[in-house]
Amino acid sequence: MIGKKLSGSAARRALVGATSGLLAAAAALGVAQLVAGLTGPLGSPVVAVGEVAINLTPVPVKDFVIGHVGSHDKQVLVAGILLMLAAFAAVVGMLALRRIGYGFAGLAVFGVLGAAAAITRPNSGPADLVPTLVGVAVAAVALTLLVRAGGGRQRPGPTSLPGPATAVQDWYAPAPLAEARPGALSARTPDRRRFLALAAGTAAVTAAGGLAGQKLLSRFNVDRLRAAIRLAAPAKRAPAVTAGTQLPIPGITPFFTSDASFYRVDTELVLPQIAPDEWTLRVHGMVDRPLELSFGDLLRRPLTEADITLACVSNQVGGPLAGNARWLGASLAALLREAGVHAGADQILSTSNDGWTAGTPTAVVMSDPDALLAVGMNGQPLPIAHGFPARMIVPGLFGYASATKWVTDIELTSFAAQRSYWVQRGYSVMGPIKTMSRIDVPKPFQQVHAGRTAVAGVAWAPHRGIERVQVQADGGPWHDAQLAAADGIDTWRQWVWYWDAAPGLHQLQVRATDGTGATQPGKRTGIFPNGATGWDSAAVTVT
Ligand SMILES: Nc1nc2c(c(=O)[nH]1)N[C@H]1C(S)=C(S)[C@@H](COP(=O)(O)O)O[C@H]1N2
Ligand SMILES: [Mo]
Repeated sequence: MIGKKLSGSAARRALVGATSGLLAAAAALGVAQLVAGLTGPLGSPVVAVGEVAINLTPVPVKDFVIGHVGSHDKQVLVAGILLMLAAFAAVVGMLALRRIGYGFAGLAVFGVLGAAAAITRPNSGPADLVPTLVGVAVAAVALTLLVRAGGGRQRPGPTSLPGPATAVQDWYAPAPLAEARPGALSARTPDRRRFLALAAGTAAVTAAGGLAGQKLLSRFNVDRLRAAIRLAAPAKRAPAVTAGTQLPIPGITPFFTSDASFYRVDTELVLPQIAPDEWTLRVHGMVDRPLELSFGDLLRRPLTEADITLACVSNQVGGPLAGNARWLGASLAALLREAGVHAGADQILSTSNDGWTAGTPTAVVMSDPDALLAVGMNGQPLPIAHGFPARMIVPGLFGYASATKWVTDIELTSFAAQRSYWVQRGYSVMGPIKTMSRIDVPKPFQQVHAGRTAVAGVAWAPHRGIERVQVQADGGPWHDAQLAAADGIDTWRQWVWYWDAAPGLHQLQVRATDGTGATQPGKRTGIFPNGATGWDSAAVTVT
């Protein structure tokens, strides 16, 4: 073993180089995480690069990712970034073994990208540069040491190395021997023990830094501040929900979605942690009296409770990106009337603390007392993932066009003057939620027994209401489903149809008709640019 030379083969050199590069990059990330634990979560280079990548991702790629991996999109993205970083680091390490300057150049590229990502986001500050800079500095030291121990630059080649005896000696007293050899003056001789010791040390620093950083980062969490909040009783209660809104069908989507199962869609890699004391909302732009509200001011306003179904424009036919909750919040219309909206301000441009924007038609908000600046969800303060301390909720509109979480700024403007986040990426200016129906039971490809079988699910057309749901088997006639009681027009409705199932493979389809009498079109279209259309279907094997 000991007699084998690290530099004995190109493969071995490649391995040493790649290992050095990977370890140096890992050290950079571990140390950056530690420093981010002190300066704040936004400085972590993986987060920074990830969030920039999210904002630069072309719409078709994003649609594909959300459509195929759903709420795991963030894990997929981070994994992708780490893989790319690893490949880059391995190459940089191999180059560094030839000439350390190449390695430094590679690290500089990494550093500039990380720093640029960290600094260009709307809610980051100069302190967010520090983790990347310190990380890159540590990586430079680690890379230098590892590469030196690993054999420095190209040795003259095996032919100039006499015999096994010298090779053994290389490991113990390398430098003088190597330098004594003509033609090898600037070459370094690999020192296996030293390399392994350094590698282990670097790995240890990485792990320790990463773990300590993780611990420190939890300081920024506002969970406890959220738990301390007491919401006042609503001035306007939601009407009591009748028992008939919930059908007794196992497997059907519950009428109310729990916080834990409510879908989550946003461009954040780390959840914004906003202390209620530090939160303010500015209302400005085309208004007579610009306002600034503290969280206390918001909680003191008369609060409205309303049941509203929210859906995402990225939801595929039959997809899971919709949820129904009991929201609590201040009336947006009342707030805007206090500010005095100018004629011509047809857009409410709302911005989150990290610069994401939604554009909502002013007319929709002004005509609906249940359009809310929400502080509560299902009887509790908003979950952090759903916008704590405050978000917008407007009945009938897709999230991208209304539901700004972590909202800190509301500007009255016009659609002609400004474009919101997804509109800039080609989505429609107006985002009414399309009528949709979904088969929850039987599950796709589920085996059912012949005879009377419940086919059931939910249908939604927020702010228009669901008037009718129909089911069809194998392209046959449409049958009216039985509808659960309606809880107003802003929420989804459960439905069930009892099917006399005969043995064989069957195809079920569902369609809904909204309160205006319009029936869901059967034509399947994708989610871009204003939401998918088409009938959900389920293939069922009856035995
Ligand atoms: N700050 C912020 N708010 C946001 C988003 C976002 O990316 N950032 N996404 C919107 C979209 S596209 C949807 S569908 C809803 C989803 O809300 P939820 O995560 O509470 O279900 O939030 C909206 N609000
Ligand atoms: Mo969305």
